[in-house]
Amino acid sequence: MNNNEHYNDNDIQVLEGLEAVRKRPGMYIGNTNEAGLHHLVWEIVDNAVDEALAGYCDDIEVEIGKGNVITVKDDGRGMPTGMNAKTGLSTIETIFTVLHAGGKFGGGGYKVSGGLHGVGASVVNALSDWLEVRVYRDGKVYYQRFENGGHPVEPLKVIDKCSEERTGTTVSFHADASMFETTVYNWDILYKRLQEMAFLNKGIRITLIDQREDEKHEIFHYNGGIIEYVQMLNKNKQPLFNNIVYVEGREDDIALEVALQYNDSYNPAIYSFTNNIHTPEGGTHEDGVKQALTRVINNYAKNAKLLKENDDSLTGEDVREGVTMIISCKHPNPQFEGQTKTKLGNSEVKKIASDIFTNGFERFLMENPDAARAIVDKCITASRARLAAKKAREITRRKTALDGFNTIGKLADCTSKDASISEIFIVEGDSASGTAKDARIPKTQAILPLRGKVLNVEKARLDKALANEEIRTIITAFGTGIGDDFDLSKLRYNKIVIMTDADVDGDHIRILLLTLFYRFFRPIVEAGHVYAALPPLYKVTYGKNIKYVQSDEELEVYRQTLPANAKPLVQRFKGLGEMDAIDLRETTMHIENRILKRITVEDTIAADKVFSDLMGEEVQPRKDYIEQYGQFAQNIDA
Ligand code: TSJ
Repeated sequence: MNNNEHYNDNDIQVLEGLEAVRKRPGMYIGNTNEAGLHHLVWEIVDNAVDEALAGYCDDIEVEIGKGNVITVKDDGRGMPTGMNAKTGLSTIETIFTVLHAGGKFGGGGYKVSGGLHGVGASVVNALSDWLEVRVYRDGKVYYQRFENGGHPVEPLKVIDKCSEERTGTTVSFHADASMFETTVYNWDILYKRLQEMAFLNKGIRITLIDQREDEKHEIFHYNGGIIEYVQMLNKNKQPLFNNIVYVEGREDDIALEVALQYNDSYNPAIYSFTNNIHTPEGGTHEDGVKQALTRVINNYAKNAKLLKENDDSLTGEDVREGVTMIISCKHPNPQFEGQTKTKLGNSEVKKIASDIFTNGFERFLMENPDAARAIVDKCITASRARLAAKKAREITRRKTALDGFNTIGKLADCTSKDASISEIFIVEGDSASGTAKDARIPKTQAILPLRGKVLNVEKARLDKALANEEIRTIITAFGTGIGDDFDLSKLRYNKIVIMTDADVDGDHIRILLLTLFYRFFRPIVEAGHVYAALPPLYKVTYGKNIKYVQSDEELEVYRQTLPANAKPLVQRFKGLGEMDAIDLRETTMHIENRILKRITVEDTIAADKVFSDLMGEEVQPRKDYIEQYGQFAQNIDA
């Protein structure tokens, strides 16, 4: 007998399996960048969450140790320590070395957790330079270590005693640096996902600890589950009513939970999950709940005579305005489809979700007449606004078709019809726009004067926005239409330049315009057509030399370049209106000298929150944001 006694034919197959993972890691964990690295943690944590969902564990700890070693600990029953007849190895070694071994052993009950790929512990082992498992069970501590992509150092063995009461599983591993672009874990990524897990599985306590530099520590523990999730999402919003709608039910092996609350905003925020996996593309669970929401509200409104017999029904869009909703479905055999495999496809789920939600939501409306009234009122207002907006859109569209562009409001259009060379300057104030008209190149540069403040579209619906003269002029000038009619290819200008004074009022007008563009013309922003002009602050005349500078610092630097006894003439522009046409052309409009800042939207979800926090009704988040980041534009500029 030799050292290889422990290996048999099965082992050779095992190692070939793990070798396959190392050859094409992307097939198993999506990719090998930061997201793939974190996937390793999800695969291990999912096992502990499964134990919690089976009802045997309520404490899970995830630690990022020094050197980016991950340790996941639970207080469950401890993994089974016996032998596996088929592989001839211990069950534990089987789980860590045989691909897809998870779920095929021991215990009844279905696993509802499991990542998108659900590949399990053996894949993590294959992609780690070392991994250790400790199982506390029957008063013993069992231990096994693997190295170099999943090779067992020794078979599973008992290394210590422990108290009979102490049970659980602890897994530590270090990702193999040769398999990943990075092996450094990101606190924010772990925080967000583990918090989400704790919201989606009420009662489980998940602790996240970072031992790398300054020690950090966070406990996620929500007895209210997704109710508390909705509360957090609506924290900076004004809710229409205080209580949160909560519905749960189960049919066959399919469980559904829904929590929702309306706020006074106009955008829906609906997030759905299946087996703890976010399904941003929606699917049958989301369809069922949405369909039921529309039906139940229409029925209630008709029965309560809030909606007359011959009134139009409320549409899905009407009833979702301002709703914050979490949908969580648990399914023993989910089928994911769609572009990114994040859409639930199981057709039986739609009716089950719709039935469960209908029952619970009808009951909520009956038991909470004030909340029901507030919801129906909001939906009816949304419906009226939608009809008004449709009419207003038709008018805007007709105007585009009939009047031609030269008569759009106060627009001084360019003569070229070639969008690729055309630019529109949106200019604050009548006096500055007069100057800009003199300074422009009429062939390619259009000037649109803005009088006074722009309507804050974060606080107004489409109908009110379309009733606003300035906004209608902008929509008509852009030529793209809006809402359902939006067509980027019809944009009449390659560059849209916001030109405001370099002061607080100017900043405010710029933010309001960006909010308008972001909410109503987002593809224009995303395609990089929107710019902010940077007019100079000073004009310095020294003899025959004229120098324009942007800031006090730049002014100081320029002074240093002049002779010691020089007395240059320094003129400070208090606003665009104080410049003459030559100043404005030379500094802000002429293609060769001007400085434009392109406005980009890096991350639309983050930007969405920034916009609604900054421009919504609540004052505190705006103050917090400004204290944290200073000027708004800095964060979204490229
Ligand atoms: F898989 C793993 F190694 F990655 C892992 C598994 C990692 C972690 C952190 C925890 C776990 C895990 C597995 N925690 N708890 C369990 N439970 C079982 O495997 C188990 C225990 C007992 C029985 C039984 O029927 O007696 C059945 C199972 C599945």
